[in-house]
Amino acid sequence: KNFGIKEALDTLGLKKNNPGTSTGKKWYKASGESIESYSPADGKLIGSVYTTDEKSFNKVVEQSQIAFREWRKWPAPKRGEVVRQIGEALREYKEPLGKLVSYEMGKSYQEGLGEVQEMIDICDFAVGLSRQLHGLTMHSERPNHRMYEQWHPIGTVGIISAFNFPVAVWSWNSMLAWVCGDVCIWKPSEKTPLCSVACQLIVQRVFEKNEVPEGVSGLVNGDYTVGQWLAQNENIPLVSATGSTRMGKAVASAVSGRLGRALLELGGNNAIIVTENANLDIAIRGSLFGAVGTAGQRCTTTRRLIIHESVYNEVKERLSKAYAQLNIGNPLDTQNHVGPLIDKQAVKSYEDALKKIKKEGGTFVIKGGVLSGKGYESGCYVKPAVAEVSNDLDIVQQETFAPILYLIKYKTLEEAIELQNGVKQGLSSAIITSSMYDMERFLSNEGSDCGIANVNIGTSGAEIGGAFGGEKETGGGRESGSDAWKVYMRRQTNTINFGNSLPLAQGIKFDI
Ligand code: UN1
Repeated sequence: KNFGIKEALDTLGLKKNNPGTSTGKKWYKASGESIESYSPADGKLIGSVYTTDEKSFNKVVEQSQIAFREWRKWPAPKRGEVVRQIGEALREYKEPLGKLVSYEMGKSYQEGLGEVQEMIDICDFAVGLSRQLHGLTMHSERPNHRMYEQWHPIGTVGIISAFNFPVAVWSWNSMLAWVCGDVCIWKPSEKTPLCSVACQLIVQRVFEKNEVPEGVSGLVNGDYTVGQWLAQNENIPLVSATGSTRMGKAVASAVSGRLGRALLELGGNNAIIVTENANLDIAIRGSLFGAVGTAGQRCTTTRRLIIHESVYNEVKERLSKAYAQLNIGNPLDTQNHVGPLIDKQAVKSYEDALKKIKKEGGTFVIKGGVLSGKGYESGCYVKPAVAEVSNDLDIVQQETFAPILYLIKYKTLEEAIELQNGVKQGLSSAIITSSMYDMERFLSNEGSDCGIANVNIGTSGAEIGGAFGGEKETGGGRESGSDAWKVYMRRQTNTINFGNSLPLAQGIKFDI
């Protein structure tokens, strides 16, 4: 089936004007104000979503608390069965949802499908996990005693997600939280509200069929004020936030101020090191997809290439040739590699960055620029740019959410690692090398300081099976695979005495 955009919207159950506040059963128009969602692909209005006001926000939180009392009692594998069915539903809706992601966010249709695939993958992962929420057992120092730990659900989880992965990031959080026995309230980016309504509708159908309590999946829409309500609400023990470092700092201080838990997945300034003996085919392909995929709007986007001086010129030339072959245009046209930026504001920060590169002394290898003319009417299309810079330039130190790649030359691996680590962010990193020594040093405790360190692949496109996240200004949180589920639960240590006396730990005597 080849869905047109209209058909995709209809299949997903989206209307022209959609309520944006939901308990998973009831939908509210709330304030009556709405966000209009325009496609960056063609500038057309896709539809609108009513925002959440404080009263309806509180209703969603209240309903989540009621739902939690029930949901936490469901056996975890039964909750897993519900998530399994969500995975099935997502398989069914993969094409229309992938198309909507592509059209509302601007990433290529291939990447839109890939994003829905990430959702399906995390559902499968969560189903297995629902039978593996393991705790440890310990030997007690006291006779006839036993110790073990249990993982219990924590309560309502607030999820703040960004425009660049408008559906997958929510699913990494919610699918894990649900099998863990938590309930969720999602505040999506105000730049991609329709994607959130589409997901909520898919989940709602599955929940109704399984008689899941109303409130297990809440949805609220609006700008940062709604995010603030989430961060400040004492009934929300965990807030998982993905987005800019600025947003993350605001969320972190609000959540920690009330001693809640924050899971932060913030900005990246990711580099690939290309060593003297690197397979350059891999280096070029990896850097290209890493730098221009999703038009440079992934938190894992490759922003810096740190290249050994002996292969520097060759990499630069081959990269220039590869850049010349890129097709930039409507993301729904599968011939195109690069779609638009999310909006004109993003175009403005891209242009500002180009100006700063020049002013601060960078040299362009490939000049960027905003595209105009036929097919580019939305004003959101830009040319991927490449510049030679010094790592300490102010602009290089920042995460510009656009396809701008910096080239930096190095002599020794120590220097390369220092450059790679020489930024405030710590999300993803990679080395392209054939040297076992270089690889191991890059992965060692003296190597990359990032949450993700890859060898002979790029910085983006992580699989869901690993823990995803990073250090320093990236926020320290881990989502998705491995044991990332633990942050969605509370750990309880239990000591059980099955004897008839009461010996005290540490050998303390307390007799009367
Ligand atoms: C993000 O950009 O916020 O590793 C997430 C990747 C994707 C996820 C990116 N799996 O590039």
